Amino acid sequence: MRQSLLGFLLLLSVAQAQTWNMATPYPPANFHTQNILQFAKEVEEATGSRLKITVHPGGSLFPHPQILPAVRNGQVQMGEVLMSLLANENPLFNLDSIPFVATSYEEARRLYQAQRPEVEKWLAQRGVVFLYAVPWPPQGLYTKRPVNTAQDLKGMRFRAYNPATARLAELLGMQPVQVEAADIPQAFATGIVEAMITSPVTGVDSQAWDFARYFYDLKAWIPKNMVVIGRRAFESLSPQDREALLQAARRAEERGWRLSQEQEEKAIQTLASRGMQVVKPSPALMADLKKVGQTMILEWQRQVGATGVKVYRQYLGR
Ligand code: PCA
Repeated sequence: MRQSLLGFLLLLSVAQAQTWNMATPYPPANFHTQNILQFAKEVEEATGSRLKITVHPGGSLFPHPQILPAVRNGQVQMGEVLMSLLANENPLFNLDSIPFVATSYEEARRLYQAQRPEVEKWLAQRGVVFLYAVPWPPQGLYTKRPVNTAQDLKGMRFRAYNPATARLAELLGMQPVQVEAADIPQAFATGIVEAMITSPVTGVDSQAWDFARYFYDLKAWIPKNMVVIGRRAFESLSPQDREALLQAARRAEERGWRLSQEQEEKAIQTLASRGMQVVKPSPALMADLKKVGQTMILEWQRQVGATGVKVYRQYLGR
């Protein structure tokens, strides 16, 4: 009798335990992914294994552009997405990927604080709960040949990863080609692209030394990944488990910002030790790129509407 009661209780707790899937776009060793794995572990511990999250990195469950739609319609419970990938749906998401708006971690944090309430609201209206965001290290230019002014970039095939990088390429007279992070090595190897702007971390992930010779440390912008959860999944949790998840998310956000800063320097050293020329961009190149940044922020202000302009003003402290 006692034995069967115990068995029954065990069954009950097993039945209540949930295993969720989480779709992410970047490779397993990347610090964003590692941070998410730690987050999943902490959620499992804090909920006494009532909630397990299986992380599927590298776009293995859904390709990057499909991740948010899949969370939205409940095909997957959680996901990670590059915020500025959503710029076509809402230009507000573009702000962290416009050159020279926020170039230090301190500025990136302030920009995030200004963006966050509107991002949360927009996602909530679409059945998605925003959990946290973590920045990539500042973005630099990878090329095969030396680049001294923007003129040297003209006509190149340029790897884009969101609408902002595609627009940047156009304004610089390059041809943008959308390529996911996982496909960078092949895109360079086959000549589909010959230059890109991304973080030193993504350069290391894609072994940029195999296809590029120069890394110009532009520190041009600091884009963020965001971690989201479907509302239906979130609401299926007990209040206690929801709180455990939110607390783990807060810790993951803090840890992620710290990891990002630590990784920047390390990754730049790896690029150099693998034989790449790590170069400070020339004043002429910087001036050219800043001009493009100005154009882009003007274009953006025209697109984004009153709410977006308010967010930008708040960031600028005006
Ligand atoms: N890595 C991602 C986005 C920004 C970054 O640093 C990528 O290149 O796709």
